[in-house]
Amino acid sequence: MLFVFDNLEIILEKSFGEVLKGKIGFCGLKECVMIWLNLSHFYSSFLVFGSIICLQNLHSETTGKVLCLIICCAVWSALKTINKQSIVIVACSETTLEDSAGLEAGADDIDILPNGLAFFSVGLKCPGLHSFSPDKPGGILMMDLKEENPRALELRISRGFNLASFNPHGISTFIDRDDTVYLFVVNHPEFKNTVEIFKFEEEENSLLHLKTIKHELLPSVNDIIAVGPAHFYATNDHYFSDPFLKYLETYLNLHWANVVYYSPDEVKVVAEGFDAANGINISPDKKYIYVADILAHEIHVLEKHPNMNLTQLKVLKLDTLVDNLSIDPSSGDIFVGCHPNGQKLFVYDPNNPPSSEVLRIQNILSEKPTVTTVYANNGSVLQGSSVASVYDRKLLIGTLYHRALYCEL
Ligand SMILES: [Ca+2]
Ligand SMILES: [Ca+2]
Repeated sequence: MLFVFDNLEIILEKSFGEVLKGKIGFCGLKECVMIWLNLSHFYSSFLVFGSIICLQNLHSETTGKVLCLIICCAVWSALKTINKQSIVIVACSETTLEDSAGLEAGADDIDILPNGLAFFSVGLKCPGLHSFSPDKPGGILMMDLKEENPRALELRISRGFNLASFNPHGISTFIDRDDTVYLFVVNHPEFKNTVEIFKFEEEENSLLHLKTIKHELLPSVNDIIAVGPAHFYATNDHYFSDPFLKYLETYLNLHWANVVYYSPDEVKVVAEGFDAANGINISPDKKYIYVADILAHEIHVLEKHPNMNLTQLKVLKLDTLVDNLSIDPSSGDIFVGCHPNGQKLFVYDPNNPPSSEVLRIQNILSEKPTVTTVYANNGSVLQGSSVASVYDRKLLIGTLYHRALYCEL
């Protein structure tokens, strides 16, 4: 019950914020009408349409009754939504990692090696997205989770790589047969799109830059999952790279976002039709690829074939904006960094900050996967959670531009 009150804001926003967190981040009248026209969001449409009538006829008694009915339906729906998930707040000995230099500007993505070394991609800048350190370039931090009081340190990057324009986004590690560790980083230098491949040199705490990949099929990359030393799947959250066309694409709800497979020999679109493909990861047995469609509130399970093509197996519908996906290697559970209220991410107000939410999905291939909320906060501790990675019952939660959190499960 305490949880319900603590997170009342999140619960209410799951209903009232539906139109705002869904297709469009900024809900002007025109956008609301667009959403109303989208029949797949009938319930949102009902709320928007009702609200418009109410605003136009504020003094009418009938309107008051309609408004009451809408609010009751919304609360009922919100509680129904909450009931369908079991809520287990982690016995979270929360430690904010702000004393670790570099993490105060957010860690959009986190990937952890089997030996407990965690990599953080920090300092993401996107047009329209708030930043607490707009002039500082991004970087890659590392933390050893085997230590009792782990602290993050910034990895040195080899000469020749343009550090001033480094703007890292999604990351993925790959361990080759000869135990070489590669770090793949989505980069947005000057808001362009590249994938950088580094070799991790543990003794020197450094990254050796090997390769920059640019390709016309990688116009708006969000996250990647490495499947070879120069091979990966990447999500494009938009079809276009131009900011205006991206906005139009979202506004018109075109479903043109996709997943691309890249190798030195072949580059191809392997899945398409997403509203905005975001986080991507692979099952421990390497048979399935998971893709988060952030605007559709869905996680797609895709079967991977020997020719690297993907076919859709199932779609799990959730009730929040799903960002990056991490896999617990021991159980195969998926940990999802989520945004319960997308609008607040883009219209940043320190007095009304974005919330955080982490979901765990167990048995995603079964008929009834279990979805558990393992962490939720209204923004008082953690704002804009984008990733949650687990290692040996330790949970690291990263955010788009706020700090990071270390919890024990
Ligand atoms: Ca990632
Ligand atoms: Ca992401």
